[in-house]
Amino acid sequence: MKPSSMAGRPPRILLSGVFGPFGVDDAFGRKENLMELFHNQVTKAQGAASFRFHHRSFGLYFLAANVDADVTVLDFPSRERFVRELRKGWDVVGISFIMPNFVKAREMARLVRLHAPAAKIVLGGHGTAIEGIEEQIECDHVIRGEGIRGLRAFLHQDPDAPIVHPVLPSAQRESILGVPLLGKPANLLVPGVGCVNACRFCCTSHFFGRAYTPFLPTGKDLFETACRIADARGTDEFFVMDENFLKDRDRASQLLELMERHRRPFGFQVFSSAEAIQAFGIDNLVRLGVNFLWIGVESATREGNYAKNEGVDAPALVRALRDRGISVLASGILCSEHHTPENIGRDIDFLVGLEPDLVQFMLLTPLPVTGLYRDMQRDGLLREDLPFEEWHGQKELSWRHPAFPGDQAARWLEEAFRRDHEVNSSSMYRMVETAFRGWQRLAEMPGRDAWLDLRMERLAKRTRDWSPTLAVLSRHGVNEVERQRARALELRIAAALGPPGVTGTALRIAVRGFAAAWRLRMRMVGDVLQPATIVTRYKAGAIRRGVPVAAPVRHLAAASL
Ligand code: B12
Ligand code: SF4
Repeated sequence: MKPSSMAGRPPRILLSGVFGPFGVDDAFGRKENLMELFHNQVTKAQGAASFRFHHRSFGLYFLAANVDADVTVLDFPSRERFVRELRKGWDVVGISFIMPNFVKAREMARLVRLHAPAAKIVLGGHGTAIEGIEEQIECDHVIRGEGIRGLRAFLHQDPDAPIVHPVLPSAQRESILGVPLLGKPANLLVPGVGCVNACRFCCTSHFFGRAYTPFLPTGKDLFETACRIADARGTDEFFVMDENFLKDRDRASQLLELMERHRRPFGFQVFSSAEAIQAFGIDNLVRLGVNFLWIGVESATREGNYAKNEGVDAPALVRALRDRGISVLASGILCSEHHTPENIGRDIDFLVGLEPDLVQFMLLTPLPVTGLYRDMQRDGLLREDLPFEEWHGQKELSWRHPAFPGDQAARWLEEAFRRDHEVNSSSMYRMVETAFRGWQRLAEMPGRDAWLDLRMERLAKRTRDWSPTLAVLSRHGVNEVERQRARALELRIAAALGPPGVTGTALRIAVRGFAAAWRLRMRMVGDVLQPATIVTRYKAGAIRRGVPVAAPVRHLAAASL
């Protein structure tokens, strides 16, 4: 297909994520498939204290910003909204989906044929890893792996043209304890996709060819892009969507060097493997402004672990990071091949015993394209009877594990999340504590330079901004341990940073009010939240002129239940 084939006009493309509602049991989805990162698989057992964030379908905006076409991105549509948009007439309709959303994608393709019969259907995203997807979903083209090159090639545009990073918030809705977070959501930064480590179970590494495809290959690219985005959005905080950001140590070091030289103290929330963190050095992380780190700890034992964790003292690493004000999300895998009901508790206790700010537990899930999937397929272990909607790792095992029949896996998951909450208290409490610990350490550090002074100020601000939530946790914590911890921490913070003052006291009252309203809402109507539909339109030509495409965003009514 060529733009010129459209009678001299640029192609008209609709790129859509799958339709909602999300996180409900219906003909198209399951209640476990929430459109939320934390409440879905991290803080899900923390009741009112769970973190509630919605993230956009980032890939779609990258595609839109990098093809020369009139593109509309439709994020979180309802089925009806998708049909309304289809009727506007399109040359191409691209559908992005992951494996648990297979049925939704198939329904959307059916709707395209019905309401926009002239449009070519292009499938993309992790769902395309499903074997024989072109026979299972009505379509004209499938793009597997990195999509910008693929879509450009499909449109006969230059696949190697420079990549433009769109300006986007990393989250749409952010609340904890029912309290909307103050300030702007962090910016999104996607330095690249994939990871070279190729751990056997990891579908993101395998989907992108066990390689890393950088969108921003150098520290200079990262720095300049970060400056452009921070200036456009008015915040220095970044959520870095890169599977293993610190793996390219030289790039991260160059970024730090440029930040210090130009005095741009950005803050970063990143994902990285333990070996990459150690190679970069944890004190460098403080200088870089990393304040949140997601680490795949996976398991305590040798059988359950991977080369990325070899020789790593996980408890010491987590402690050292939190002492430096870096919140840690440690993820672990449950019902692995070596697990039995007798030994799985040891891995749960190990993860909980790390005392990270947040813990993610996931069931071992063999996803197509991974080495794990191929091995289990060969051994006849895959559960072909299990519908794709259930392949999400938060309830049933998608393979036959002799030691965990029936609902045993779900029970262990529930137990693991419960244990973490009861032993370590709410993640919000832990994150306030981490920020305070980081501030204390820098405050006591002799010979601190001006750059570290800036980092120290940020940690003090974070501690102050988040500490009003302690007023709620000290009354409504999960147990007496948490209530006492919250009270003690409030006192320590007041002693070190000064009492809350009039504004701080008013904030505490407001936070208590929000939290009470949220608890009531949960009791009366449950806690399901639906993301609002977002429509973003990109004009052709912006790329040709090398102009970064800003995203004019229009929020439509939230598809509430
Ligand atoms: C952000 C994210 C989310 C967000 C979703 C935001 C949204 N609006 O969809 C949240 C947190 C809500 C979420 C939830 C879930 N997620 Co999720 N999520 C991710 C994550 C971390 C990042 C995705 C991302 O933005 N990457 C950056 C962009 C640039 O890359 P990309 O999306 O892959 O897009 C590129 C290509 O795939 C391709 N592409 C994508 N779409 C399209 C469309 C077309 C037409 C074309 C041509 C190309 C194309 O081009 C893009 C540029 O190269 C990935 C892991 C990862 N690191 O990729 C998991 C991941 C996608 N999630 C996954 C899963 C399973 C889930 C959940 C079921 C939860 C769970 N149990 O883990 C739920 C389901 C929610 C739901 N109802 O749909 C799996 C998918 C597995 C699979 N094989 O299908 C992944 C890979 C994680 C994993 N390793 O298991 N998720
Ligand atoms: S280090 Fe992390 S991102 Fe990389 S392959 Fe292993 S699990 Fe995947």
